[in-house]
Amino acid sequence: MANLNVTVRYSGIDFPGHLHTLQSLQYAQEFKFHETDTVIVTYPKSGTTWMQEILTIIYSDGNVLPAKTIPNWIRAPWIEHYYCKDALMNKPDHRILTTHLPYRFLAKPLKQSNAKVIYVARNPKDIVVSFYHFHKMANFLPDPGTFGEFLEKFKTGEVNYGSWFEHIKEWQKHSDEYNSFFITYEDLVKDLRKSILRLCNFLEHPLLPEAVDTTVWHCTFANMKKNKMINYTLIPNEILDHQKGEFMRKGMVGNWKEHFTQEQKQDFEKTFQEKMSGLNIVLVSTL
Ligand code: PPS
Repeated sequence: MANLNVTVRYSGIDFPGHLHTLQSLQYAQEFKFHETDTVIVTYPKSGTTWMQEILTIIYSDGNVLPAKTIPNWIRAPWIEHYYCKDALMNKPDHRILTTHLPYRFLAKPLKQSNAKVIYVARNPKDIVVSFYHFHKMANFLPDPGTFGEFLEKFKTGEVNYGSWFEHIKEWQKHSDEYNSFFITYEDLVKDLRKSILRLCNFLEHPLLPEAVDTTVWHCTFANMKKNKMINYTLIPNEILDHQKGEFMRKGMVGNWKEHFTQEQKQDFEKTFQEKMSGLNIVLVSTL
């Protein structure tokens, strides 16, 4: 399926028709979670791929073979993507699933399940920069225009996948309704080993010290950037234009400083304060 110029609007949100159909979004809303499932929840560009790689290696007890031989979208498919049903065919238990959907789409099936849900959050100023660059190379996303134009759309939520503000607020507001674990991209950057140990604890999947070492080593930015099963270089140029950018782009905290003007920074932080007041989580928003 290419459908590069198709947008699917569902429940007030635009999704790229290259990966989503009305049927696939309905399938997600009725998803049958298993008790042993682990679900990665992210707004795009928050550390999804990083968490897919970390969980793959944790669940294979430090064996990197699956991470080096199976593309990430097969080993940790997005519930809402059209190919998910096929990818999960014959999958044993302990499935790793991924989603960018807002909470309301999955509220019903998640409430009925004890699946483990890992929400990965990231400083939104770095998200918008990463998302902007991704739009430039992804032929299934609209032309983002200038960075300033894209930033305005991001603030109002008029982008594919909807509003970042609503995404994080909805998931956090309802976090007592599912088996939840919260971690940030900045936590991973700051101390990957400690983050992996926290994850092992939540997953009730302890690792031997050597397996922790392997997971840390394999999941560094430099090593993931080289792994074609996760760096998206397997995707043809027609879909992801590798001349226009790299999926594994900078991998750092605070790259927004090279993109935001002082005025954009102040304006974004004002919007952040207005929209996020009352949310009881610590986000490295002003780094
Ligand atoms: S997507 O398209 O939603 O699945 O993208 P996502 O994986 O959520 O986010 C992509 C950004 O994550 C960075 N990344 C990493 N940073 C540090 N270390 C590791 N190991 C790592 N893996 C992925 C990736 O480079 C994108 O961020 P930017 O800022 O664009 O570099």
